[in-house]
Amino acid sequence: MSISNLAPIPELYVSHESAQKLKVEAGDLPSWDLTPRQICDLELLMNGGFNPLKGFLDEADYDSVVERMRLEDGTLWPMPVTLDVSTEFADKIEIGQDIALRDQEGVILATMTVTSRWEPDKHREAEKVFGADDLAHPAVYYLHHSAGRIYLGGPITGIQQPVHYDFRARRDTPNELRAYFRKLGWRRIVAFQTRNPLHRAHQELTFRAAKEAQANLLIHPVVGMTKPGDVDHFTRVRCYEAVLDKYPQATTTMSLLNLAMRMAGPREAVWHGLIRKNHGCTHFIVGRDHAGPGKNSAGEDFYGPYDAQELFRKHQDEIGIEMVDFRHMVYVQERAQYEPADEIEDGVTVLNISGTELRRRLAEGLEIPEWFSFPEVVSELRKTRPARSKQGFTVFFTGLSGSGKSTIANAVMVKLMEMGGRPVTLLDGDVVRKHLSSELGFSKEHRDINIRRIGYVASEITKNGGIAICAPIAPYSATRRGVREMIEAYGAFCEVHVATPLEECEKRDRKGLYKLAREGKIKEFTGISDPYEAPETPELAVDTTGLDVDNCAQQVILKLEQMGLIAGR
Ligand code: PPS
Repeated sequence: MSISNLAPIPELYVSHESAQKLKVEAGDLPSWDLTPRQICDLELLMNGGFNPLKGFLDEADYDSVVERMRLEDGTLWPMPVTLDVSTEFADKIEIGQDIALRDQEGVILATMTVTSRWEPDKHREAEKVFGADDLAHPAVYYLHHSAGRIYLGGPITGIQQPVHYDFRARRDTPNELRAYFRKLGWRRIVAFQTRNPLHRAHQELTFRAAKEAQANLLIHPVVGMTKPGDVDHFTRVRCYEAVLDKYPQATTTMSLLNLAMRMAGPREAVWHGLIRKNHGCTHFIVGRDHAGPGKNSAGEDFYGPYDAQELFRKHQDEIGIEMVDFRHMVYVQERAQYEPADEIEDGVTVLNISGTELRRRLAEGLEIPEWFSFPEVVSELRKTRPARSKQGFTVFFTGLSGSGKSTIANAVMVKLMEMGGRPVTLLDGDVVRKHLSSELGFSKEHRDINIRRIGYVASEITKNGGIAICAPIAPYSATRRGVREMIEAYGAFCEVHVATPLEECEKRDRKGLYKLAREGKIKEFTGISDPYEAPETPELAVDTTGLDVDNCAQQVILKLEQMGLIAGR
């Protein structure tokens, strides 16, 4: 029978006095500003959540982890925890040198002695760790589009924990949790990992899992980084707090885990197990499609539904934590209670609401029954996810110069203002270049900065319930996708490809720019001497050749209506 010994585990922090001294000394070191993901990783490295790692992986450990899920010395470790940096920064660093690791406000959190520097084969990492080099996988996308080109590895000396201003009382290091369990005499603890709001079925299944394992229960939600598009952690934690009240008081607790998930399915499940073991747990609930990233670019699941359970089971002795099956619970109407789906006889009425159906009901402001969720949870979700027709959204026009983007965007703006209800802002290409991006030119780098600025402003407008209409050329697919992700975290994104062909745009040549471009007097001109990557799956494509503006604008309005963004009176 698994019983936790709950002795403290090693941390990478120096003593308080040494930390003060080191912090001053580290002020002179070359310093790296950590990305949000690296801050999450560093916190768990320093506090022992990633025990036995002593720092960011060096090349030998990285190769070994990627190839065989083990550190070089054979210890099971499924996830490359690496410090990716820019080539520019890496070029300045010598092997053996100490660097300071700073948070986004410039506070030094740790130093690292760089023992290894290499350029990883990201395609191999994607294939081996995530199962496919497919950009539809969020971690693969991150690897190719956000992570720096060079990895640095080496041991860490921890100076201070990253600062969190939210839910402080709910955040615990592994040793704090271990001490808490010791104090309460909890020796068998089932951990439940989650990145979603909990409803009644989750409460039933977790409570049942704990009862079956004769253990206490730790609700251990991830609040670091989860899958793009997930419900934000502020809302989720308010929901979890409401659900926590539904368990018998002495049986269950909750702690927040500042993990940056990779959505790596089976490997991630093993990683989650090791992390929970470090937090003093003895059991871990693994369900269907654990940490699944969704569909790949061919529309299929990245991993089989039980791959994670299989890999976990194979390694559970080594992880040192027992897997508990996630029992799929459904509501039996005749008996007014939840029961495991596999124990229900024929002939009874089973009720269930899928995740997709729940999102639809929230989006359309429809009823969510009490048998499905707790009223407090539903009310929290409704606050952050108002019906789609009340949420902010962004209409993002993209197309060649002279394709008609601005004209249609203007017409759409006026029509939306006539309807009323939400503030509308037009971020037209020329306006943005004047007020936000006046120092930028038209190189790929500058265009990307320009589009990301537009995306940022639009995401803020969307977040706060307004409508942003953007109309830049935005020639690069990857940058547009980045903007989409930024915005979809807060509301809908409607990409409209103004697909007027180049010949037509050139024929119109309202600003005379095509002529100058042809004569070589304007360099890097989109469509002439610079690329335009047409969207493959925009929400809408309109070609203005032979169509009047009003008709095009009407098509956009109808699309918005179809997307549920404009409600009837
Ligand atoms: S981008 O690529 O999205 O950053 O471009 P954008 O900010 O929309 O700016 C496009 C407008 O700038 C004028 N212009 C050029 N366009 C393309 N290529 C080059 N080299 C260039 N130089 C100036 C042009 O008038 C574009 O306006 P629109 O409204 O699209 O015609």
